[in-house]
Amino acid sequence: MLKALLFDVDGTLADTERDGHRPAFNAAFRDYGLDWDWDVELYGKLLAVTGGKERMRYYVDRFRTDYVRPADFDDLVVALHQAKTRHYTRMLAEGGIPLRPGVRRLLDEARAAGLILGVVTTTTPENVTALLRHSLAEGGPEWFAVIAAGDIVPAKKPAPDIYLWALEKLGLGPDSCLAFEDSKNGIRSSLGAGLKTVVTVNDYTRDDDFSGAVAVLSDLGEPGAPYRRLDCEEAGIVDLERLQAWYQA
Ligand code: XBP
Ligand code: MG
Repeated sequence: MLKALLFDVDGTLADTERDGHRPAFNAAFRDYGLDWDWDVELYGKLLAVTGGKERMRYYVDRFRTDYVRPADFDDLVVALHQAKTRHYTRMLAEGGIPLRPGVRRLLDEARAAGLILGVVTTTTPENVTALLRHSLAEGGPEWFAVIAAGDIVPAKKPAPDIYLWALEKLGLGPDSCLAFEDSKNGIRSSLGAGLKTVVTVNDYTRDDDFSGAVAVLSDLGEPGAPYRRLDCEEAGIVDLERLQAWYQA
């Protein structure tokens, strides 16, 4: 029986990467007098690595071989990431980023039906709380029985660890849940934990490999603005009836 829906955050609940996390990183780099600037295209390449601190290290390793690391580079990464989190959560508080189509509608329907909701993400916990508060509802974080986020597990997505941690907290097996993801790293994590997974793509992830997904969609769809399925010819709205059909297939 389907008991819980587990949602990734970045790219899935909201399109946060291009116009949220990316400019927040750039603002933090400016705060620290660094000449690092991540444009939209470069950021797409950097998304290969999940986790903001890990992404900054990857950038230096891969794209800034000219950069001479100070002795306290590890501390600098932590400080930059804290500054980035402050910029990002402030942007959310200013009403910056809406939920993706169909997200609120599906959350409302799932809650009314008594399904358990969870968040499973590599992003920092403050970012999740801020998004849910400002883009969903003041009490939004309390809609979720578990918020699995950030450094709770050392191995971030694509490792399955964060999903396994959330399942353990919920006391549920993977066979009673559905996961929602938007990226290759995300679905590798959810499938690795044994979860059936629905994918909603975005501009950065459209061409990712989503083998193993139960459905690959443009978005969750709204009345009058249905989703397009990318893995077969179909359009519609993701509601609980449709989820049950995919879950049982
Ligand atoms: C999200 C991430 C995060 C965010 C930035 O991936 O990779 O790193 O980009 O958040 P997913 P932090 O959607 O697969 O969970 O800077 O807080 O890490
Ligand atoms: Mg994501």
